[in-house]
Amino acid sequence: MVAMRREPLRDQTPVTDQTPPKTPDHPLLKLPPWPHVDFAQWGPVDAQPLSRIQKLVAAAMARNWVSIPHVTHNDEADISALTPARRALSQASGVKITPLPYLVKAAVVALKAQPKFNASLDAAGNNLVYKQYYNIGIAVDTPAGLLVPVIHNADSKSIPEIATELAELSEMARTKGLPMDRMSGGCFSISSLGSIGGTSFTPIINAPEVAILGVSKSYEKPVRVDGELAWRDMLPLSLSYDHRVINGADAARFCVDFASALSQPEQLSD
Ligand code: CAO
Repeated sequence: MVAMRREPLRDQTPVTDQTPPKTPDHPLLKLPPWPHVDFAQWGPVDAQPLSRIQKLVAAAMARNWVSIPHVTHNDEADISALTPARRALSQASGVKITPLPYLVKAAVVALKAQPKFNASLDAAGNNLVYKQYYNIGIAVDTPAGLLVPVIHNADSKSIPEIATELAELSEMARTKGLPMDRMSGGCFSISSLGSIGGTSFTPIINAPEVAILGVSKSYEKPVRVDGELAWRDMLPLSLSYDHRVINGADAARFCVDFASALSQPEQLSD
């Protein structure tokens, strides 16, 4: 997953260039050339040009995937208390609230507890830059391609404020695109496929961030609580991290902190 940080995004002019995609230019990669295949030899085909956004996203994805040593840590969060809490807050605030704003706030809690996740390597790879602000990017699926608007200073915003901002940003992203300032400055990203399905996936880190949390669809599972089996609502988490910066134990701790914050949703709405 990527945010496009330097290129204009409103231009969705179809790209007509037929040049095959280049393999990433990196001295360690000795990749064979991209296969040239005439697909029409086996049956009818319909070639659709990629939009400029799709091409930019593809290039950044390929760069991030080959240049960052990714590891994905899988875990689950018990969110049984979240549904009643968010329904009550929706009713009280008059704002539709999905689980996502709570995930943003829980991410802030975990980032504060595990500051390495809120850091970036500088371009030369000599310094780890710890950020003291909490800007959370959210992957939004749009007809033109994947965009990552950023909720700036999520730590100082309430759940209904985040829900409102997210609704505005995702609507803007889907209808007219987003200005660069709404996609810049992210510290950590969340990619939620929870409204669609899945049990886990490997999200691609949005450089220069060092981690991204993928969230799949919550499901009910029997869990032993105080010696008794109880049905609990579980949220699958897939945390991809840059193994140059973050170790497996850090990732396990991050998920524990994140899940712990989500299990007490009232504290996130304060
Ligand atoms: N488990 C179960 N249900 C979930 C859920 C989860 N983890 N997350 C959301 N839902 C439910 C919501 O509660 C809502 O149901 P109700 O209306 O009954 O409350 C429903 O799914 C629809 O949610 P939504 O998609 O409208 O809103 P959201 O806040 O969850 O997500 C957005 C907003 C913009 C992130 C989403 O629309 C989107 O674009 N998702 C795709 C992101 C993506 O493509 N990621 C992959 C990137 S890598 O290729």
